[in-house]
Amino acid sequence: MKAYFAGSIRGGRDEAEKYQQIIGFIQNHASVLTEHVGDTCLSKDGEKVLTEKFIYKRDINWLLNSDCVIADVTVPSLGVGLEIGKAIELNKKLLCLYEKQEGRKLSAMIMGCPEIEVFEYEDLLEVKKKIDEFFK
Ligand code: 6IA
Repeated sequence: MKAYFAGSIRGGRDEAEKYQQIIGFIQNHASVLTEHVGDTCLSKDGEKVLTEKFIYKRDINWLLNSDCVIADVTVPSLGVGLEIGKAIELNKKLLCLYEKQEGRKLSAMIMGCPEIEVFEYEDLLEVKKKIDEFFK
């Protein structure tokens, strides 16, 4: 089983450590093609040696080859939005994770989309349980 994890890069790396933990939960069930998303050393300007065209092509190929897509949508990211749109187009099993925050709301284009399952969470234990369920 191959999973594609999506999380913000240029949208902001504030939650990179959390991504790393979520990737760990997914790895109990599947291999994660995008492990670098949880790399806390990868900054907004990360992977500078690779061209942006290369990154786009590589990521789309991984998305095509994945069995499922799990995205953390707490930090708004254009790249993650695009990946979610592609995942829907490709009919991938899809889960979006969103950490509830006072005074902030997730985009209606994610919340309101019938093809997206959004799981709102308050702590990572809930996320782990949800991921275990997702792979059952
Ligand atoms: O718009 P964002 O950068 O926040 O988009 C993040 C999403 O797009 C992630 O889920 C990744 O799968 C993908 N992505 C965007 N940029 C990269 C990247 N380096 N390396 C790998 N995946 C990426 C970008 C660094 C740049 C300085 C060349």
